[in-house]
Amino acid sequence: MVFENLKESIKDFTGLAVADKKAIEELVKNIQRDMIRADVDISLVKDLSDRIRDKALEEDLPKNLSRKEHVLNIVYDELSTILGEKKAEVTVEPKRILMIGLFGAGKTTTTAKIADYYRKRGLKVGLIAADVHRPAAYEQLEQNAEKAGADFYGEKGNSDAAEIVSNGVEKLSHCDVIVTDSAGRDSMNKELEKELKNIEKAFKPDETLLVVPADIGQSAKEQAETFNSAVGIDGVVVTKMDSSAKGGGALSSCAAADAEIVFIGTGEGIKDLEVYDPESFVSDLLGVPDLSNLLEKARESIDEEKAMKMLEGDFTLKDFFEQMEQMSSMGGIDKILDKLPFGDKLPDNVLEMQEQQISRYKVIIKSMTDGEMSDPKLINASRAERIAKGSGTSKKEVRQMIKQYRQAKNMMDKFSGKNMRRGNMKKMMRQFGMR
Ligand SMILES: Nc1nc2c(ncn2[C@@H]2O[C@H](COP(=O)(O)OP(=O)(O)OP(=O)(O)O)[C@@H](O)[C@H]2O)c(=O)[nH]1
Ligand SMILES: [Mg+2]
Repeated sequence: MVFENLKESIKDFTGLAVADKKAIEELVKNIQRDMIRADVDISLVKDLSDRIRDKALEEDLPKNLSRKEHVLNIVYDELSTILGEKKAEVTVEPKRILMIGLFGAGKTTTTAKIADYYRKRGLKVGLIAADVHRPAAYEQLEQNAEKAGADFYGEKGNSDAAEIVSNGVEKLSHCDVIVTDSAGRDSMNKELEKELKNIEKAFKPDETLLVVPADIGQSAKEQAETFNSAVGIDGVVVTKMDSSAKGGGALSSCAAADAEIVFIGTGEGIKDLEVYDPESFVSDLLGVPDLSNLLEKARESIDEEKAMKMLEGDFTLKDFFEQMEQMSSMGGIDKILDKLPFGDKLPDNVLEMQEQQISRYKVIIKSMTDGEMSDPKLINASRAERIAKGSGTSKKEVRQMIKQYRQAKNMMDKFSGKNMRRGNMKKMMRQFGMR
C-alpha cells in the first residue's frame, strides 16, 4: 500500500510529550522518506517538507489548538494539496464515456466498475467492446457487463473499432450511459492515436478517461500529457492503488500536470472504485488524526456525550431526530462515516441523505407518537397513513424514512461492536491531546 509508514510516523509524533523542533524535524524526515518511496517527484517532496517545517515552527498557534494538532493540520493540508486540489465531481446524468490507456492499465476492469457505479445510481448503462486487438477482449467485456448489470454490444470478427462503436451507439440508444472500452498498446504511437481519433469521431464522448496503473508512479504525468496532446483527455483513473506502493507518485504527478483524477481503482472487484477525494484519501492515510478533525467538528456542533452515544449504537428514532440537524451541520452522516477509519467498509450509498430529505424526515418524525418513536415496529399501514397525513408527506416517504433509520441504526450497531468502543475512542482522543 501507498505511504504505508506514514501512519506509524504520525503515531510516533503524537505519542511524544512535546512537539518541539526536533520532533517536527523527525516527522518531516519520515514523511520525506515515505514520499520518495512512493515515487513522488523529489522537488515536490522538498517543497512540501519546507512548507511543513516553516509553518509548523513559525506560524502562530491558532486558538484552541495544541502545537501537535497544529502540526498535524499542516501535514494534512499540505498532503491533500500535493495529491490534488479538490474532490472530483462526477455528475450522475446521461453521458458517453470513452476509456483509453496503455496495455494492462485496467481499462476493461474499470469500464465495468464505472458501469456498476452509474447503474447503482439509477441509470441504464451499456458497454461497447471496441478493443479489436486483444484476443478475448470481447468475452472479457461481455462477462464484465453481466456482472455490472449493463447491456453489451460488440462484433466478433470486425476489426474496425470505429464501425463497431457507431453500430453500438445505435443499438444501445436506450441506455443513459454508454461506456466504450478501447484497445491498449505498449506506448502511445501513431496507430493508437489514429484508432482513438476514429473512435472519438464515431462515439462523440462527453468524457474521455485515461486509465493509468498506480505502479507507473510519477510517469503518470508524462502519460497524461502524451494522451492529452494526442487525443485530449477529461480525466484520469488511477488503478491498482491497492497493490502498488507508487500510488502517491501517480496521484501527485497527475495533480501536478493538472489532470483531474476522477476515480481510483482499489482492487480487482467490480465495487473497488472510489470517486477520488484528496482530503479523504489523506485522512485514510493518516488514520487517527482524521478522527481528531471529526471530533473537533463534533465538539463544536454536538456535545461529546451525544457523539459517543451515537457511535455506541444506543440510537433510537428519537436520537435520529434530535441529531439530524446537528449531523447535517457536520456535513451529513454519510460524510461523518466516510471519515471514520473503517468508513470504507460500508456498503456504498447506504445513507445518502440530502438536506431536503432530512427536513422532510424531521416533519415526519414530529407527527409520530412517543411510542412510535421508541418502537417504530408499531407503525403499521394505518399508522403510516396517519403520520403521512399529519406531516403532509406520503406513506412511501414514511416507510423510506424508517428504512433509512434502520440502516443508520444497523451501522451504528456495527461500529459499537469491535471497532469503536468508548475506550478506544477515549484512547485516541487522549493521544491527540484532546482530553
Ligand atoms: N489489484 C488491482 N488490480 C486491478 C485493478 N484494476 C485492474 N486490475 C487488474 O489488472 C489486470 C489488467 O486489467 P484490464 O482491465 O484487463 O486492463 P486493460 O487496460 O483492459 O488491459 P488491455 O485490454 O490488455 O490493454 C487485470 O488482472 C485486472 O484484474 C485494481 O484497481 N487493483
Ligand atoms: Mg482491456
